[in-house]
Amino acid sequence: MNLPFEPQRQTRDYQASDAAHHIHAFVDQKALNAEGPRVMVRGEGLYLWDSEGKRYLDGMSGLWCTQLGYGRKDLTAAAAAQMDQLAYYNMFFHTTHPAVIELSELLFSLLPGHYSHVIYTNSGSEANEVLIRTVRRYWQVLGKPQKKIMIGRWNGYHGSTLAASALGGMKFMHEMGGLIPDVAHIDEPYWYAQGGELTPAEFGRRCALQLEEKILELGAQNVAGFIAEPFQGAGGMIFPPESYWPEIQRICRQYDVLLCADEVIGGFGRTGEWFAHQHFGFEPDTLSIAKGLTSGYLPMGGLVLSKRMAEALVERGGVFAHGLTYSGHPVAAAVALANLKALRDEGIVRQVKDDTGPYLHTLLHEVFGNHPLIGDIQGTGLLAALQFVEDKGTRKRFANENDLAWQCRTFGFEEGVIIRSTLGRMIMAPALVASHAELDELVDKTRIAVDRTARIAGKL
Ligand code: PXG
Repeated sequence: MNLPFEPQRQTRDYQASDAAHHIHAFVDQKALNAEGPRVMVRGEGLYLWDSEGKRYLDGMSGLWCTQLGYGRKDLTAAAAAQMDQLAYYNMFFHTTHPAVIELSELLFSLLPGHYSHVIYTNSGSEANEVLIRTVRRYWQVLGKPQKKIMIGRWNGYHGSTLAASALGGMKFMHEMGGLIPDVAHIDEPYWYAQGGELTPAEFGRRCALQLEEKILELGAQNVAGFIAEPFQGAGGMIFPPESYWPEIQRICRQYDVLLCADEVIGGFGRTGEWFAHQHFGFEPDTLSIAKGLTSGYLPMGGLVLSKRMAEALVERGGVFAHGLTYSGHPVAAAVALANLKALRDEGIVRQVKDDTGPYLHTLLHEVFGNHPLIGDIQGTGLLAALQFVEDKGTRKRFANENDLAWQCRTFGFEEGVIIRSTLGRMIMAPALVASHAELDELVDKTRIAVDRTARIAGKL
């Protein structure tokens, strides 16, 4: 077994103890306990090993976060050095520290020039919690305290805390533990499933116009902001038609509604641009960030603000009544700094745009372009979704598409590749350092999993 350490205990022993103590994310815990979770013990580059010594190509960058892959010694060295020097201090009570300052200098050198300030958090969910309070505070400072309502989208995902899940549009999450007041939703721009007879361009505009209708229904004087992922991640890696974002931006500007981009998945090079809104060509007022900020090596997120918003809050806002113990944590900041330096200095984002991204998509179109189970291939950069379809002509989807996609994911694990299933779509988002050979392996093993799924769906 090629492990740096032999697992101390048998897999079933880990599993029994895991079952005794944990409630896992988004599963039926009783069913998981019966099956036993996979125990991951090591990561190196794009590869993971479980406690049985089985190796997997991680096609999902952990949870869309390990931009640099696993085992980067520069990141662990940065963490160790910062721990030795100053393991913890905070940004309360008139203090700061070099690690967070240097991180922000680099972050804003990578961002478009109209952003200037950031409020750090520990996660993407917290970034979106902070977003709601910050946006409302901004309108208070501008003398419009009635502008409080946030508009999100059905099937959007903004995190699992109370307000973040309310901003999101996952109804089964709302049902579990409540909504908050002053949040509304519009439809998602998922043309393949919902576009009917409309062209993608018509459908994109139609979806965007729902925002205008909702703002008018609620009263523009009451609407604070619109939040959306530039492309939906957890909701199925859904790319909106090209007509969508320009129209959304026009509407937000016309009605003085802040445009809030959730870049938690799209940020830090995933699309081949530093941030996904740059790929789609719009200019948000705020950016929620996390995940790729540290390549997932330590928890860190943040809310980036435009100069216009920051100027109002700083110059006219007085006391900003918010703070987290670990905001700008020095060790997380040092790791984020090392991560962003590597992404910049090794030319990784450019490589995704010019080389590995096009390579992956060419390969996917060669392999799946005429596949009987795949109706659509979406994505850009190191990001792709394969849409299962029963009838390509009518875009009719399988009634049991979720089960099929889950099955495909299970086949992937058996073949040694980790891909994500959601709503009849298979998603891949490998680390941004993926080589051609690793992308070949990713697509090849995915093809085997998809072929096996096509057989059980009666398509092969
Ligand atoms: N916004 C977006 C767009 C996200 O994708 C969050 C906020 C919340 O971030 P935290 O750090 O609080 O988890 C996310 C998280 C999946 C999956 O399977 C996606 C996420 C998390 C877990 C699983 O696609 N996204």
